[in-house]
Amino acid sequence: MSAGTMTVEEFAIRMVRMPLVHPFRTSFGEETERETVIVSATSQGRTGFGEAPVARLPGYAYETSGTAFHVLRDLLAPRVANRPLDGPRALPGLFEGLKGHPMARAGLEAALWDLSARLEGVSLAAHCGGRRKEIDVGVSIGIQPDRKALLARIEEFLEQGYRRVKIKIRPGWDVEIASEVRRVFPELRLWADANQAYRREDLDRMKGIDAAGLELLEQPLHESDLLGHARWAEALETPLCLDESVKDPYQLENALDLKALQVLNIKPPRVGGMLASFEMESRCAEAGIPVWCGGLLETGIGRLHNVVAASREGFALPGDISASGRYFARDVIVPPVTLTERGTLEVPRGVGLGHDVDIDYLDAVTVRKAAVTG
Ligand code: OSB
Ligand code: MG
Repeated sequence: MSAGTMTVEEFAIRMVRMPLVHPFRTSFGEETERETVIVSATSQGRTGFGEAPVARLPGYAYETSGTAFHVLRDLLAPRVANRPLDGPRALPGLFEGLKGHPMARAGLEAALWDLSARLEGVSLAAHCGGRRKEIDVGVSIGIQPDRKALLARIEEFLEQGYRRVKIKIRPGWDVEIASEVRRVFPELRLWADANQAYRREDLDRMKGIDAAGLELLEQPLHESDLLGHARWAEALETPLCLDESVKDPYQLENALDLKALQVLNIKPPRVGGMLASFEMESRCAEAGIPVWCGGLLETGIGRLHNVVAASREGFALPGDISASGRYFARDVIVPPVTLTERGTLEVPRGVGLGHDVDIDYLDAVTVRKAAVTG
C-alpha cells in the first residue's frame, strides 16, 4: 500500500435513499429501502468515492444515516479538508479524541483511498494490496414469509450462478429450516447468520443445527457476549463466526483468547475502515482464523470497495458481495457489478474504483447534501 501527499479541496456528503428490489428481513427488522451516506473527496480535478453503509434505523449498529451525515459533515470532514496529508494513513491522527462512529470514518477513509489511487493513476486493488483478479462470492438471503419462498429464492440465486448461500435465522426459523434447505440442496455451501437473536439457554436447541452441515454459524448471541460465544463454539460442531462482536482489535484479541470464534466476518465499515480491517486480517492469519468480507447492502460504491478488500489474499472464504441487481434495479455505478459465468466477481483493473459513478443518478437519489471545504 502506498499513498502520496494530497490536499482534499472539497468533500461532498450525500444522504441517499434507494429502494431495494426485495425487502431484506433479519432478526432485527426489515429494510425495503436503503438510506445510506456517500462521501466524495475532490483534489486537482479528481474525485474519490466512499460509502458509510448505515441505515435509517440503528438495527445492525448504533450508527444511522442521520448520525453519519452529522459526524461526517460537522466533525470528520472539517479536520481533513484543505490541508496536505499523507493519504488515508493520516486519518487516525487527525481524528484523535473523537470516539466511535466507525462507519462514518470508514466512508471518509474509503473516499481517500479511491482519490489517492486516482491521483496516482492506479487501480484501487493495486493500491490496497489486492492480488486476486476475481473473487468468490455468495448471497445472503433474508428471512422469508415461508419455506417455499425461501427454497424458491435459493433456486433463483443458484440459477443466476451463486455458489454459496447464507440464510438469516431467528428463533422459530432456524434448525428445521436449515435441515429443509440441506435436504433439498444436499451439495450447497450453506451458512447461517442469526444477528444476535439467541440467548445462551438456547444452546441445546441449536445443537440440532449441526445436522444441517453448515460451513458456519454467524453471530448467534448478543455482541457483548464473547464468553457465551466461546461456550457455543466449544459445544457446536458447526464452526462459529463472529460479525457484530468484533469492532476493534481489542475485541478481536479477547475473542481469540477466549476461543470465541473459528471464522471472522470482516466488514471494513464495521471496524472503521480498510486500514483497521487489514490489521484484523493479518492478526487472524497469524491465529489461523479464516476471514471473509461481509456486506451491508451497499450501493455500488461500497460494493466495489468490498470487492477490493476481498481481493486481498487473507480473505479466504467467499464474501457477502453480490451483483448490483441483487439489491437495486439501478445502481449508482456504471457499469453495475455483475456475476461472471463462474459465479465470481471480477476485481476492477481500471483506475480507482474502476467503474464510473453516475453523478446524475446519485444526485437524483440524494435527499440531503453538504459540502465541506475546511
Ligand atoms: O449481518 O451480515 C449481516 C445486511 C445488513 C445488515 C447485516 C448483515 C447483512 C447481510 C447482507 O447479511 C450482506 C449483503 O449482501 O450485503
Ligand atoms: Mg452478519
